[in-house]
Amino acid sequence: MKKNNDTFQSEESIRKNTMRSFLLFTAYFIAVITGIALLRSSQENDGMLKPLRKVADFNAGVFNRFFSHNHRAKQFNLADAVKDVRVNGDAGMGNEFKVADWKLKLVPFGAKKDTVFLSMEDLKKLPKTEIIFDFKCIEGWSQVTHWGGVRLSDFLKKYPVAGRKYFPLSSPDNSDLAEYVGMHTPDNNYYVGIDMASAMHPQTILCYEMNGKPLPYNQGAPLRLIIPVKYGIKSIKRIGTIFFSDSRPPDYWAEKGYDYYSGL
Ligand SMILES: Nc1nc2c(c(=O)[nH]1)N[C@H]1C(S)=C(S)[C@@H](COP(=O)(O)O)O[C@H]1N2
Ligand SMILES: [Mo]
Repeated sequence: MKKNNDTFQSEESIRKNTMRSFLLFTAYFIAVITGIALLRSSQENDGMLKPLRKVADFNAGVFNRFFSHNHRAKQFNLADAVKDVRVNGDAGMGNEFKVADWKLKLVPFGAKKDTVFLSMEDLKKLPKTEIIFDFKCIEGWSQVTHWGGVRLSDFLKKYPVAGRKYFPLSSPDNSDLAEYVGMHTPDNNYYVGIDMASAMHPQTILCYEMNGKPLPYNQGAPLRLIIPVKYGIKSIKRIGTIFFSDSRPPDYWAEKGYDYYSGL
């Protein structure tokens, strides 16, 4: 058969191609082995591999830098809100607790000022904000629900306890504020840490009403957090104490391996 250079490769070019494939394969093989060796040699003391730790830190940085108050959870109409609101999570919700004995304990940042104890009447003097949004649990369910209370940002304007020196909103970038807000139940058995940007978000409320009525006992009476820009784990029910810190406050679900920010 007559050799046709258009359809058949010469032996010479086949040899060249084989050599090229072999070299490429070898280079690829060496790259993979080197990569695995690098990963293995770079365990950090928190057990996370260095390159992965870098990614995690980078994500936290991106979250903090680009999280903006322009980012809002979608809001719904009254008619969309369910009447039969699911009850989920009972840590810190023991039934020895008496709503009538409750006071909110507010610990000013740096503990330079005295601890403040507030009643429900004190909270209700502040402007009321309502929100209807799709409450999302990390377990995979969600529900459109209707809540009412005081914006945490309004609350911290009235009670200037989150700032380093003076309150804050006088410093345009909020740089005077502590970096985190911590909250826990009266018995300390459930607790969350919230970055200040999310705490000051206009949809974040100290909530005392559900469907226009006082919060039911097992839904966090008398006061819970509603923070629509995060998964439900951060919406702590039955707030006993609020405090401020520049380091991450303890967080119930973060201790079990969930993302500290749990943003949406
Ligand atoms: N005190 C307390 N707050 C909590 C929890 C909890 O176990 N204890 N669970 C969280 C989780 S995982 C979810 S999804 C919501 C559920 O709120 P609900 O019971 O009003 O539906 O509460 C959050 N707040
Ligand atoms: Mo949840």
